[in-house]
Amino acid sequence: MTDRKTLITSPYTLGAPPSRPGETTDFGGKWKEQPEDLGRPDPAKCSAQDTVSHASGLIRVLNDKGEAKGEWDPKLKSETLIEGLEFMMRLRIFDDRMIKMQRTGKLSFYMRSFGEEAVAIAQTMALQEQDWIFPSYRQPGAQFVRGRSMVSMICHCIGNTEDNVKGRQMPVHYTWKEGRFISISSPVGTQFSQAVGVAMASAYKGDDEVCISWLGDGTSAQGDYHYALNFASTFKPPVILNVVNNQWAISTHRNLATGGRTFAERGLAYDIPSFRVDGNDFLALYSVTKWARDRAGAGLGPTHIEVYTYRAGPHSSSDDPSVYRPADEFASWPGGDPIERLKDHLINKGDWDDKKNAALEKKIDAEVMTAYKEACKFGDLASGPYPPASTIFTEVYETVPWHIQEQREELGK
Ligand SMILES: Cc1ncc(C[n+]2csc(CCOP(=O)(O)OP(=O)(O)O)c2C)c(N)n1
Ligand SMILES: [Mg+2]
Repeated sequence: MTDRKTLITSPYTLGAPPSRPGETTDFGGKWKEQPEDLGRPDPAKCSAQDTVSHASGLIRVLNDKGEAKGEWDPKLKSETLIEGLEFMMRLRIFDDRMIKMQRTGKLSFYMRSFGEEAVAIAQTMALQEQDWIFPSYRQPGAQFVRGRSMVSMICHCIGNTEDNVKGRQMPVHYTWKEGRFISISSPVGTQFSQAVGVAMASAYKGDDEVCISWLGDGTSAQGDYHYALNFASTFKPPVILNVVNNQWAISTHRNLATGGRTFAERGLAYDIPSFRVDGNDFLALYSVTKWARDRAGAGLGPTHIEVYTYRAGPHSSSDDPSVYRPADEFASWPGGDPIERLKDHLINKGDWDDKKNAALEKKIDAEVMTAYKEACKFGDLASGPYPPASTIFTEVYETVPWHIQEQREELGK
């Protein structure tokens, strides 16, 4: 029998990461799960009970040879796959440029999607354009799929005069109304219940609009996650709820956010079909999300997905992972690199080659540089210009509350 004091302190032992700096992480080699292991249930008839093995296993489409196999193969055309590859490459190159800007004082802060590029991109590509996106800071890639210009994204990150939210948000906390991309919130997890609420409203109005949201492994330990699942379970709205298990919540290992079962299995207790999917496998992610979209669009309710991946970079530009995890963990992640995997698959099919890949990389690099220079014409962090201080007081409240009005008068703006 464990004494009470040990019980209280034991989460720190139970939640310990597999290894620390200077050690080598053994993820157990290649995935044991193969694409043929888990069937694709009929979305029109599937119950939560039918997904028990999907919630504890791992859905994959791409095998270790880069071939697409099994019932979950979405059989996408090569043009669509190349488009997905281009979006992911653009996101990675864009992120690298933004980090350079941050390091040279042109941005105050940045967060990359490094290693997780497939998540927002494959999943958004599986949606319809009228669907609503409730992202965390790790899904800016959805905006590329929806067609937001890089200039507009960079202006937001700088907080210059062309920032569409006029410097009111932290960098990377994008808002983009035209793309139905809901404002990213700094307090983590709020987006989950908002997505469920909007999905309930869509169902009530009879609109064919599905909501999708993502939160991290660490964030799933918050009440917001459970509030959202409870309402999704009760009202069965058209919503896709993803837990992106990227192994880390800043310096806290994902082991501290679970009681030992997978994140996906938690959805079963809420009677929601739940899947665990290889988050570095573009095809598997696309396919599971399309399944959930079809089901939600047919009025059959929510789907819960654990996206199993690895945060390859630091949490943010303010983080130094070398103090809490081995430096080379990403290199031994069995899921590999999502961009390399899709590229290898396309080469395997005979629809792509290294030369085309290098040319595309060069093209995107030039586009990002041009966008960066264009955005800086509207001001950079080091030298401005910035939006005027008066914008602190506008476009938030329809009727300005008396205390805000008082502050404005005090500032003389
Ligand atoms: C309510 C709240 N608590 C704490 C924080 C500080 N914080 C920001 S991100 C983060 C870690 C989140 O990790 P995870 O949910 O796994 O997402 P990831 O960064 O891995 O994508 C924390 C603790 C916050 N922003 N909001
Ligand atoms: Mg995480």
